[in-house]
Amino acid sequence: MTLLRRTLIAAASVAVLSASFSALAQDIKPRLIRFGYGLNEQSNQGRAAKVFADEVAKLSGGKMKVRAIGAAALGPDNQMQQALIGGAQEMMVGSTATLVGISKEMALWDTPFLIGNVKEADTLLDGPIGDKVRNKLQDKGMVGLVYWENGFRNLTNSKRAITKMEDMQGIKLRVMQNNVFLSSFQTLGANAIPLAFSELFSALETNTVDGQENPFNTILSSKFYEVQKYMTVTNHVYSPWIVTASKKWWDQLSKDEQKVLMDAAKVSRDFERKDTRDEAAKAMGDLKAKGMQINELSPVEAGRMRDKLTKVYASIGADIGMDLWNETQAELKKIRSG
Ligand code: TK8
Repeated sequence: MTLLRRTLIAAASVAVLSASFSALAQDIKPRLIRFGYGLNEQSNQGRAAKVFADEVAKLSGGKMKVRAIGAAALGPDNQMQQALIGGAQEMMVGSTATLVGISKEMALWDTPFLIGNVKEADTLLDGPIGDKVRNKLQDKGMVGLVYWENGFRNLTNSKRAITKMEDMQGIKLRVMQNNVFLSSFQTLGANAIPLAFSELFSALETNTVDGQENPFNTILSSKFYEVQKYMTVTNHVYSPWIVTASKKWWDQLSKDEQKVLMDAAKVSRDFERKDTRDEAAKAMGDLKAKGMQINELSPVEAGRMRDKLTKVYASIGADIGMDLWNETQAELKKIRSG
């Protein structure tokens, strides 16, 4: 055995030992953590939930066990949020949009065309603005740990190709249970209908609604292509997901346990964003191969929609507070010039 190899093996065993020693030395108790989410196991959300579970096990020396439960088996976002607040469920990941009724500042992320690319998304969400919005949840009984990427949302429907705003007239469009989405799509002329994600596939299948809007990844993993013929690449809003914990439960954890969860959440976030972007990059081809007819919204039409949404912007500013609104615009300006 060469000296180099011996040194490497020695270093590796020291690393393993110190990892398990440090897990032992920490104040970590056996914990079972139910982590609920809405999409299925084969989605970007499901894959990242698994990474989170594995990382928590690793960092806690196997003492903290995350049971990731997908497909809204613990209920749709709203129901899980209430379970977290009441302390009946430990953790979840879901749309920030479904949290607006609980914490009004979350509506910032619903602003159409606010975020233009992933660099803006990551810098804004992981920076002071993202922290401020996330930390508001603490007063409402939840702890926000990190943002994952749901992604840029696009429009699908079973009626016709949408090439201009007027094509949306009369389309029964499912939106998230959120007032900004509801009024945005009403303003654009659609017949917007709020519905939980867990009811969406069957609503599309039975033609209760004609269309919906979600990122490429979800259209693929939830098999919406089976019931939707047309897709329009609108990128009308960047949606985050947020990983949250019950504050009631979180406050009973030791500092070491909280650190395990926070560190694991960051690992899952970094994995999730990369995985989501890799999948989204080839999703258009995949969806075409599944038979979807896809068109891209022209910049002129996107501009017309933006103009039409001016009053929605004003109401978001009023709801979340003009300070937060202005700070966000200033931060975006900084990101764009840097
Ligand atoms: C999944 C939802 C989903 C969201 C929606 O639970 O409802 O359309 O985009 O990701 O949070």
